[in-house]
Amino acid sequence: MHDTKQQWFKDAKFGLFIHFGLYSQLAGEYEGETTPSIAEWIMNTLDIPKTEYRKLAREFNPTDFDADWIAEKAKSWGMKYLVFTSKHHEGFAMYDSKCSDYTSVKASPCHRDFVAELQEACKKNGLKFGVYYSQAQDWDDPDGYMARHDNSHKTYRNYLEGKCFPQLKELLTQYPDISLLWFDTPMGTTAEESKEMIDLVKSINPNVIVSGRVGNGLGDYMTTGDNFIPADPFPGDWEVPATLNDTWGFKKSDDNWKNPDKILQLLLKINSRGGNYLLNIGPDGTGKIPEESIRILDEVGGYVHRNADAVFATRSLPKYPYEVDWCVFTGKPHKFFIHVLSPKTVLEVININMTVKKAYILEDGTEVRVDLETTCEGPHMITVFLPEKYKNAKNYCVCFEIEEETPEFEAIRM
Ligand code: FHN
Repeated sequence: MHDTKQQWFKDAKFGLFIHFGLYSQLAGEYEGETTPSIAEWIMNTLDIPKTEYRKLAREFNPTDFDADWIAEKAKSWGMKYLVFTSKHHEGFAMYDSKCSDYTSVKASPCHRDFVAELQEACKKNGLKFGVYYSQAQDWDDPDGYMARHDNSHKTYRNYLEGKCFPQLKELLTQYPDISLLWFDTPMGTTAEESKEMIDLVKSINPNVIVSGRVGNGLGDYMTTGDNFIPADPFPGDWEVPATLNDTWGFKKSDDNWKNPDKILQLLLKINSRGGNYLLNIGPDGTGKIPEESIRILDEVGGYVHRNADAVFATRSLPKYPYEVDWCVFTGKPHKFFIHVLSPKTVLEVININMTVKKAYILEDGTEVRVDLETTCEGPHMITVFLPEKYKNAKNYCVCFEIEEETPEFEAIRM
């Protein structure tokens, strides 16, 4: 079972992922062609020659990228940590790397260190700060892997020693607030090499958490597949990286935005099963966050903020035996929460047994009357009589303070 040994990660439950790089300028299009895939993969998918792709660095000047504003927003959305792409598969460092010239500080007119800016902004806003680092794929380096291409002659060892390890070292020493290293796509990385990366990270700062994508089942926590959530409660520490539309990097043509209600439901399901939700934004080439991302996150974040006690520091609940579509449960010791996501006039939940000391609407403290009885068929049932204001309302939460550490969900017997 994965254990980060870091209370902040176990409690966080909600984080912000940021995919920002040279690809953001292309917005998913190159020479009149739209990539059929995710936008940050455009160099690989459309086979853009390295010399051409590198020209993007010369124009990179994202004057609208405002680290403070982003961190303030993330805080207002109830998020507790932020993970930023310090170097994605394209190979371009978004910070002041001394061991490469291909960086936002040296190769671009902006001369900006985005890792430093975000580190500072996270500190100001009380957010934990993590960086994404692509440890195997590097499409700019001849020794780095390039998925969907012939990698048979790769000398990955050269890449590890020449770029990956030195950059990891400088990230961890130049930016002492880094609390999480988000590795990705290990490809041919062996178990020994994954271990070497972990040892390197921990030798500089033993408290830095290493993501599961370091490869070979290693790392401090389990990372699910992108946008995949475990169907059942899952033990240990884990996280779901996820998108708001279908891409990570900014893609002009991608309007397939998820509904805020859907995002909220996913967040609560993930929390209920024991995980964290790391939700992505992809600023455009000027550094501006897509309006729709802000709209969705403002709505979801509003709920999270009003109901922070039912999200932050919640713990995995046992598996509830029935499929219910109108609510999601979360819990923490001696508290049980019903998040009501579809309108109801009265709440009834069966096969649940607990001793309620107090029950109230979480966002305003209005006490609610609760009946606990057994149904004619045998299982326990809890009925919540709603105040007028909440009858036929959606997206509110009922908090139960209970005697037991956690409610008992009874098995289906009839
Ligand atoms: O290839 C990357 C992709 O671009 C993106 O960064 C996601 C985020 O989880 N990870 C990889 C695909 O799983």
